[in-house]
Amino acid sequence: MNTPPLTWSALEAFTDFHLDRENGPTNAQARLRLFGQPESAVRVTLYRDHHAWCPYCQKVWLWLEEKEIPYRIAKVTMFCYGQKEHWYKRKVPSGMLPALELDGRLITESDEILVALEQAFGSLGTAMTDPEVIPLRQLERRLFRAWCLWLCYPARSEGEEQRSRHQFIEEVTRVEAALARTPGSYFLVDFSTADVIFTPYVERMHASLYYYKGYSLRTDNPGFSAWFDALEQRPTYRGTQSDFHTHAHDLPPQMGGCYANSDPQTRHHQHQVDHGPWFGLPDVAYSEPETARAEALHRVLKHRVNLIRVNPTEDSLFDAALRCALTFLITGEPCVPPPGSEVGLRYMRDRISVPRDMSIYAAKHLRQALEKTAALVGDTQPPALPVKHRRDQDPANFVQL
Ligand SMILES: N[C@@H](CCC(=O)N[C@@H](CS)C(=O)NCC(=O)O)C(=O)O
Repeated sequence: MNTPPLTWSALEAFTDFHLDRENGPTNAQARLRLFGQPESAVRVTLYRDHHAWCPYCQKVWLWLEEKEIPYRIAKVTMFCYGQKEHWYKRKVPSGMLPALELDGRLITESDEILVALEQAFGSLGTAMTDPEVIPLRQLERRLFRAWCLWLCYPARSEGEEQRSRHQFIEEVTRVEAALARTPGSYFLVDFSTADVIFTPYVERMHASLYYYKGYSLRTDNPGFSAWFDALEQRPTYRGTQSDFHTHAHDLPPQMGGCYANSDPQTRHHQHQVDHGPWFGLPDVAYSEPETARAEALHRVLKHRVNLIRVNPTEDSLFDAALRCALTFLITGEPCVPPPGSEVGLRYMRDRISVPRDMSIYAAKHLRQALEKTAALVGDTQPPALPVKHRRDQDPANFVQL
């Protein structure tokens, strides 16, 4: 049975999704976070990327959210997505992120930012310079280097690929031992700055090694598995959490390349991340919130004019195709889009950015609705995503972001 596409106003009636950006749960869209306090309490401005993707920014973001420090957010474009804002270059000539203003004092370097925040507001559990935390910070950097060596350099032989894999797994074993030293799932007895330090890159390692190396950090290691599960119980982490698809395609331009091995498992993982089904990927394990579909619909409705404008498919054709995908998303009824619109639907499928655009489960529903609707009219895929830059994601196209 073929359902006709709902009109935009009929679609509006299907979502009452609302997010209190300022006082509600952690979210990537907020420009101001108050945690129930008056705006006059704000002493901090965090400069971070539009994409809510920069790992060093995630570290500071998570810390501020955990401590519920009121702060403003100023968003800046990363080089690989577009033009760096002039006002930011005047403030931070290198253009690097994150930066933070505390009582008007500018601080760069994420670790120095965390130390300054601790001095002003107290530490998050154990302090950055505590003798328990310092070796964990060093361990995180060792794991990071072993990951870069495996992922970001092309192996000249199978032997070299295996050595890099082995070196990474040796570091993983050290981290597993560190996690096993305390009774709970976190690095120290309670959630602390040590967990915040590990979060951004471990999340990116998990996604990238799954996609490029057929290796699952979360499912293959009990300590990491319990740590991820515990992290996902925290609304702060959920608000900053990305998905495999976003990381797999945002990392190459940032890291100067990511190199896949020839393992059949890798090909299988790549296919699932790129073409679905997205449910069942180990990028999330907590259960889906009831609001996921309504959130996806709400976010598309908010940006629909720009989404149609930037899509390579002719506007009126894509308008109808997108309404078909949203009709399916919200009613579960297949809705056949206009012939020739499948490339446009898949173009959008490939550009949903988590958590920038929506939360992880909302994105899975939307990717699935776009793909299933596209498949009703054809198999044609859009050109592969660029790997040297991501100017197709220039935030200037989405001024409302
Ligand atoms: N050591 C710095 C590293 C910061 C860094 O490498 N930031 C990257 C993004 S993750 C950046 O701003 N790159 C410039 C750009 O992409 O625009 C810190 O810890 O803050």
